[in-house]
Amino acid sequence: MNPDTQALIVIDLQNDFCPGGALAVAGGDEIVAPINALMDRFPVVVLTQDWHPKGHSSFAFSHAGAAPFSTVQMPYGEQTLWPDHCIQGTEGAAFHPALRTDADVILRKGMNPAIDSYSAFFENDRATPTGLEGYLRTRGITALTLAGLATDFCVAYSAIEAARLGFTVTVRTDLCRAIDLGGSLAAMTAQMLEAGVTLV
Ligand code: VGL
Ligand code: ZN
Repeated sequence: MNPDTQALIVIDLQNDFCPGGALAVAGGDEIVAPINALMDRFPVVVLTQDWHPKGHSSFAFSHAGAAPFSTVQMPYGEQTLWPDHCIQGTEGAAFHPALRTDADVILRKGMNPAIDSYSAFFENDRATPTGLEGYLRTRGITALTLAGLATDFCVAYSAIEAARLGFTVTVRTDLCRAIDLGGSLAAMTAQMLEAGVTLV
């Protein structure tokens, strides 16, 4: 495959998803150095950043009596409720301090108070675009490699929607770490394979 048409998408490598963070993913910090090294092999590198306003509707505290990691029905479907995380401008929302940030694009998502956004391409209503597709297409990109956090949420949703949009998608599972909530890793792995995503 022509390397000029490939982009690396690094999903949500932020302090709150790393050990010690508000929504820590086990081993989240282990993937920073190898992802930094991988960046040199791609002509286009995109970093995504989960970037929620205070009181975001995906936070359990925004729903009276709801516990973190429970689910609620939203107008756009079922939504897992999370501990407060990645609040705009906080240290938790900052990239892991060792992550290279000399990327082409830093895409922020999850800003709409009423809709969560796991995917780098669409909000969780699966209809509101982030604009990343247009950016990649105008740069001539046809194939994407994804790495980052968390395998079974933001990485998986981004991979499935990228495949749906017609990109050739590879997920570097060795450079991802999972939350694995109630079997979510197995479920989302199956959905990625079904969507035609290559897992390596
Ligand atoms: C994520 C849960 C909530 C992720 C973001 O980056 O996978 N997970 N917000
Ligand atoms: Zn989030």
